Amino acid sequence: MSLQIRALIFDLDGVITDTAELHYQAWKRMADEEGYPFTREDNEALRGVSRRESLTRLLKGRVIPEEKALDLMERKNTYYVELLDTITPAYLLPGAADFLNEGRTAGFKLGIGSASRNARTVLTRLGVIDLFDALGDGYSVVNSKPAPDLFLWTAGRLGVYPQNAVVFEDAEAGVDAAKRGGFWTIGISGGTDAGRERVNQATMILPDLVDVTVTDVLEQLSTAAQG
Ligand code: B16
Ligand code: MG
Repeated sequence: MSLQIRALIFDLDGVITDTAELHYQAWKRMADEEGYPFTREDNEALRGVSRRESLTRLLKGRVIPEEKALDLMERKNTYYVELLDTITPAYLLPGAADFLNEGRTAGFKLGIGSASRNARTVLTRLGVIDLFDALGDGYSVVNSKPAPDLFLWTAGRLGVYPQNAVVFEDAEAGVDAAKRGGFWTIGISGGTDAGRERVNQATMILPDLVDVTVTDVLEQLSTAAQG
């Protein structure tokens, strides 16, 4: 079976760059101010989920008034946006720039499907915003991952059907979202056991985008899809 792939859709954090540490520092600053315990391990559970869901997980069952929740999310985002000033093209994950450029040169449509409302700023600071034909971000849809809406929105903007697109994701919620939408999925594990566990429902898994060509990856995907 030969797959008819016309578009490549990328999650941002964990696939193209690694903003998880910056998200951690921003949540941690807010959590310390409020006296909420929050560790790097806790932060792993926030990977790929929306800002609202992140707060819910950070609160670990604590119930707070809606007004306070809005304040906490706004404060965290202010701290996070301050940290985004430190991002440069050096923050691109290894292999990502070559992979994107190769995909574009080969004629694939490129899209972003990120839960982040800061995706445009991050991509601009990374210097790769112009490579993408569609940017689905935290403003694009109401229902966030694991709902399929964001990837479907991006595919719509690219003018492709899900069965003609591959989603690259590092998070469980993202792989679920893409699968529910009917996309082919490539899990990016970061080369760790925990990473492989997170994306083990993907059609195939890669540690990262280092030294892999788009052609090779799509051939491997085709083989995995038959298995
Ligand atoms: P923001 P992705 C996600 O990005 C992050 O992984 C997640 O930790 C964050 O909570 C979410 O974006 C929302 O980000 O607060 O900037 O709107 O992996 O979907 O690219
Ligand atoms: Mg991610």
